[in-house]
Amino acid sequence: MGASGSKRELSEEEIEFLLKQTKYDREAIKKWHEAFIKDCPDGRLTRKKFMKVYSMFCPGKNTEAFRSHLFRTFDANGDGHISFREFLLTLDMTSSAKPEEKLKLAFKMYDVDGNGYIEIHEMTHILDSIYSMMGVPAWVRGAPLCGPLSRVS
Ligand SMILES: [Ca+2]
Ligand SMILES: [Ca+2]
Repeated sequence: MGASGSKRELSEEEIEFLLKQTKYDREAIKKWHEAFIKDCPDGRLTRKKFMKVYSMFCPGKNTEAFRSHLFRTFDANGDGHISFREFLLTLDMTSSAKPEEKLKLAFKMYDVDGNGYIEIHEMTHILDSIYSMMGVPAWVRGAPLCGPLSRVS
């Protein structure tokens, strides 16, 4: 194993940043970091690994589309990896008691191209992946969305 990488160490600067931006305290941040580095020794969670890990949390056949939307939501800067900072910030949002934080997260997930607007096709895209994960057959999935939503556009 190469002993390279300052990313294995959590810098004081990073801790300060996360203390300010999340609800976690120093202890919790360190614990999460330890666990993160154990799984991702180079300090980045790859898409492949994320998909694998998440399939344990969200088992089922048709979770792939949903998982990839989730990955995009975590990967805030879109570089194809989840850094510890991205990981903890998103985790903080998902477990936040504040409804506006949850909404922000949901918005990020629905806004597939990240342009700041949720288009009808993005909405149907995400709902479709959720329905598919829940095992709702395709012909049923299409039905309710064609009704009320098509009138909006
Ligand atoms: Ca990233
Ligand atoms: Ca959009």
